[in-house]
Amino acid sequence: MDNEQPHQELVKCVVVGDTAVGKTRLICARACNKHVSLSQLLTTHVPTVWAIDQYRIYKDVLERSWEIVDNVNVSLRLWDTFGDHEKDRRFAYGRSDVVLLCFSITNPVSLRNCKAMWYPEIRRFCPQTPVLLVGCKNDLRYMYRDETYLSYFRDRSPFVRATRKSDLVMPDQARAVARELGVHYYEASVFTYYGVNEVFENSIRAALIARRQQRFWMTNLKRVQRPLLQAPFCPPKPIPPEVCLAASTYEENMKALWIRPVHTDVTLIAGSMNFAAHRCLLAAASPAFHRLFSMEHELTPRSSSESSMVSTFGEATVGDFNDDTECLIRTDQVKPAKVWEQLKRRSSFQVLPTMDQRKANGAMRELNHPAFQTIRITLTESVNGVQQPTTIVTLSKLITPQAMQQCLQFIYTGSLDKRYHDLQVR
Ligand SMILES: Nc1nc2c(ncn2[C@@H]2O[C@H](COP(=O)(O)OP(=O)(O)OP(=O)(O)O)[C@@H](O)[C@H]2O)c(=O)[nH]1
Ligand SMILES: [Mg+2]
Repeated sequence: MDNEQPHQELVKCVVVGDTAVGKTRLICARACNKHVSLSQLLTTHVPTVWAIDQYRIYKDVLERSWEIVDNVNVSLRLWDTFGDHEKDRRFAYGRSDVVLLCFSITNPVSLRNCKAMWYPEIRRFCPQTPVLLVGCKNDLRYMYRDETYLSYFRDRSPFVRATRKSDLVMPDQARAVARELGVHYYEASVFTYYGVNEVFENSIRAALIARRQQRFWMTNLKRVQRPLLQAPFCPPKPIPPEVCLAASTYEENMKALWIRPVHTDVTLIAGSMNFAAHRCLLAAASPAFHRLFSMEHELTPRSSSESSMVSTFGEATVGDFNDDTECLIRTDQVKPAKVWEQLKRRSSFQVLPTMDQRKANGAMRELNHPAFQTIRITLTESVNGVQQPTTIVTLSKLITPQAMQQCLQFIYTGSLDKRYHDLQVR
């Protein structure tokens, strides 16, 4: 071959396969080193009619044929062929160093023909030449769902149809055929350029390894590796869906809760006024409320002695009962009527409510706190008639109803009544 450089290996690579599988596009992608756009790919296919090493006649293409693979300087001569089964391709196969056997991953018949027709033909004309099986149009594994791609076919329906999922040849199917034929398998796409360089680099490796076996004295081929495995193709990440956040209605919601209190679970008694509120809000806004509600579980009736206790927020005292009383109270749970009688008789002791009475009034605790006087849990009926526990906090006389109302209004709405505006904000 002409244009040979010193210390340069010429590799003749013949590309064969069914018509329209993408042979010419693959060769052009390597020869011109260019991606092909989707609109270009979707234009009508022009079948190749003549098999020739057409890429050596243009100087720039010839320059791009030079490549260094495993430290070997190579000029890759690509021979395109036609897909027509009946035509004679023997002159293209002549003195070939490697054959690329192509099929389209969107056309299972083209893969079947690789085994049934193409491989026997290759072996007839070049029995020793290494062969690589190449799955072309790899991009269509995911592009068949792409809106731009689909709209192109929608416009031209019914003359052309888009690739369907059922048309696709999966990598394991192609690998099984490659294994049967005893050849390496690669995939490529001229749209994404995935695998294009790998296919040609490894075809050069296969050709050079075969050459080394025949010409063992060629020291420059010593470092040539066997064709490498191809990394799997990762489709590009889909465009994340657009997420629109509605404007926050948090403030309005909180104001609505303040104006029309629903699902409340705590009642604050200040003087003659009751304020229904939400314990989680109070606990979040005030450490004092947080501590107060944290001790609620201690109010759950465990023994009768708990129904009347004095506590300093978490440091609950054991109670002021002697053993005798404790004993009486324990029996209280078993025989309430009898115990009640006994208690009445022992006037020196504090009269404790029975279980039934405690259920009605709830468990109560006196508090040793300047703002909170007592805390009690009772069962109240909700809007839908269901009984639910409600915490009742009686505030000390220091907290006026007006002050409590302003505190709550501030917690729910973040504002105070105008007449209180001269209060100092820290
Ligand atoms: N999506 C996609 N389409 C491709 C790819 N390669 C080729 N095509 C399209 O497939 C059709 C056939 O491509 P060619 O390269 O001309 O096919 P060929 O194997 O040379 O066909 P013959 O010359 O008739 O043997 C064309 O419309 C190309 O645009 C690819 O990687 N991805
Ligand atoms: Mg062609």
